[in-house]
Amino acid sequence: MSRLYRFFDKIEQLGVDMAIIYNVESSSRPSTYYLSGFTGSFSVLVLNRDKQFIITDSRYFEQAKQQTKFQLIEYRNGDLFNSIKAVVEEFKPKTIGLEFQRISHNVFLKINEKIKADFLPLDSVIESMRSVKEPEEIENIKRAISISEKAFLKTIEFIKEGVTEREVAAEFEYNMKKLGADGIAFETIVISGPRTSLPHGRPSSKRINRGEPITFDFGAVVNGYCADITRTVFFGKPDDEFKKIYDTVYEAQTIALNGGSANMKGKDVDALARSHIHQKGYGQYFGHGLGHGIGLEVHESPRVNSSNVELLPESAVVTIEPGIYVEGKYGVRIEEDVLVKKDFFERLTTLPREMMTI
Ligand SMILES: [Mn+2]
Repeated sequence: MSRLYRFFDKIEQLGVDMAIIYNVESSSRPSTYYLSGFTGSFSVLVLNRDKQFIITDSRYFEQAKQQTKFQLIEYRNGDLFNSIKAVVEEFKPKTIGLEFQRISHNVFLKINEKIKADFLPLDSVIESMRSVKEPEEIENIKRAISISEKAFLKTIEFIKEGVTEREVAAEFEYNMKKLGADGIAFETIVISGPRTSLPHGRPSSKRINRGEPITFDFGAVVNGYCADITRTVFFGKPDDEFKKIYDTVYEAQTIALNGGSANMKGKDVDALARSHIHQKGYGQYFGHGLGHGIGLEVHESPRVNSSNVELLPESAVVTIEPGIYVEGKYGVRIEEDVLVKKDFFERLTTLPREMMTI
């Protein structure tokens, strides 16, 4: 419950009397889970320090009782917004906090029409809380990483000349689930040859041939927590240019892994890797940010990119993923997951970062 008390402290400081977390066809499931423990796809949390309610429908009555201590309000039929209104009226709020970034404009208009109050955004409150991981959250991320890494090692054994990217991706996801993943954090990327220059290319029916690089970007989910790892391996013998690009990405990552800590702003960690890639002449081929937080979502706060002027919080978990993508040739990305400590980054990923050939 201490997490909830911290949440109430923060919203009270903003002058917010209560919060509505609207998780119906919205992207509020992570915050719903974070605050209440409920994992279903249809719920509305109505809460403040005095009272905590969860509104859900008959698909989830039993599950809600098992997963959360919030008082269950059974929604059966009629206008959901009338049900929300009835619950909110018990609080007599002047100011209500909402996740502005996660509800649609339409939902906001309906809530605003039914309920007479002022509305304030709570997105940054919840995101900043979620960016600082509790020990149990770190354990879940470590388990997700471990399953992902084992699945990677198993999947590369499966690769032979002529297998398609899609077949390898399917095998990879099967392996993660068989090794105990609750799910996958995102659609697994397996791309090969010139397609590796697409930073987020999707697995296709292209066959994988000897003499090509292969990029894998993958992550298991354990108890809601995501891993996010990338490796580029070479099938056969790489040429000198590929080696040079790989070395450059590897060195840039090493500099960021060794230099990063909670004493640094997101943008300054990004600059550590970026300036090295720039010096080697590949600056124009590294277009994305260096990394991002992972947790209940695969991309969350804090960002490790040139626009984050905040210090990285201690106990955040972030990716460090420099890449170089040369259109028409190939791309290389190496992605590690690290725990932000006061004076250093603790690597959570354990796979070798050095170039692998298979
Ligand atoms: Mn990533």
